[in-house]
Amino acid sequence: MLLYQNDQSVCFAKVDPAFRRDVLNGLASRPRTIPARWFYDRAGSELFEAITALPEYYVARTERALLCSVADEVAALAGPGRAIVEFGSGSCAKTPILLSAVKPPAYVPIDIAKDFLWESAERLSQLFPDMPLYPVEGDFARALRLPSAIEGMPRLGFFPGSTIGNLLVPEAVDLLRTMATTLGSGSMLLVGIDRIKDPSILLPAYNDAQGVTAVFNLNLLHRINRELRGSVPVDAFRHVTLWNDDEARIEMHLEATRDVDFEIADGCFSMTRGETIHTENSLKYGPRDARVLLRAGGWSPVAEWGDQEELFSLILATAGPDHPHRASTNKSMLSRIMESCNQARGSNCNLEGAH
Ligand code: SAH
Ligand code: AVI
Repeated sequence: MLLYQNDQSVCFAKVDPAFRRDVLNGLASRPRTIPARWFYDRAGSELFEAITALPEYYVARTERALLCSVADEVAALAGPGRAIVEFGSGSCAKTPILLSAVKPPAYVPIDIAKDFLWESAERLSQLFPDMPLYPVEGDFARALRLPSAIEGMPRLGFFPGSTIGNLLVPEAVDLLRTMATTLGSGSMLLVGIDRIKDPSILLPAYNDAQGVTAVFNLNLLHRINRELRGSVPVDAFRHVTLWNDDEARIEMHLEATRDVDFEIADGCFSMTRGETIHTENSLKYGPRDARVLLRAGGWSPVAEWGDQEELFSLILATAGPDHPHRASTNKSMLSRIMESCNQARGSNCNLEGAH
């Protein structure tokens, strides 16, 4: 199938071996599990965007408002001249807030969802025509070589959306360590982390009244059918959300509503009514847990901000362990935060060039 054509190349769709491996292994294992990163084909990315606009999905609007109110402080703490490298940039919806405050010499969005990556980059380049922009299509869980154009520039990593919550703790620690490798020594990282809260807020956020999250979850089966020659009867599955209190996580599953047999690539599968495929974890963290997580991942928190309702946190950290020398740096950072807080009080989030 002809996928796209540009000046240099003609590409043909081929099965992503990692997708095939994760689906076949995941459906053969018990419990059946498919990693959440495979949600984001084009339809999945668009559905996620629709989720961010839902009244129940407090995550996106809370982080956005928080970022608006603290972006100048982040910029003051990061200092001038840092290139921004965003992990899992998606639609880059919140990125203009940070770019306007930090005014980086370059911006590098990283995502596995390639169509979305390039379209978002195109939109951003119109908002910030003078800012060099270098999209990287890739898996942020692997140490990536960043574009040579930003060699020698200090870096500020940006990992918003609480995407870190989609990983189990050991995977999240590995990822944070990998990010430190990708970004290099002396880097900083701004990460968005969703907080533990009452399930009466959490559950509707992942099981909305309009059913958009259900369509997002079920789209994974459509993607399997499309890309892996699958015959999964999608109408025989329903979206299930639960709060796992012991693990402090929302879980999304796809539950078979009747006994089903289907084929994917060369594999044959049978599921009985009530069996599920576990498709996503969304871990939530208490404020201390989040800081411990960052430390375990090789980052030292230097500032943390939360919204008034304590729904969401943004944490700024520096690469490397805390030590006595840095503790004194932190003290001066604290006074800088206080100063910039005082300056920022009453000021609105102003997106230069953005609408
Ligand atoms: N940061 C955006 C988008 C969050 S959705 C926001 O806050 O709104 C999660 C994004 O991470 C998707 O765009 C998805 O394609 C990307 N993603 C998930 N796993 C990834 C991986 N392993 N490597 C690179 N990108 C990944
Ligand atoms: C991208 N990620 C942080 C979202 C979340 O909240 O876990 C994905 C999502 N899944 C269902 N709704 C949104």
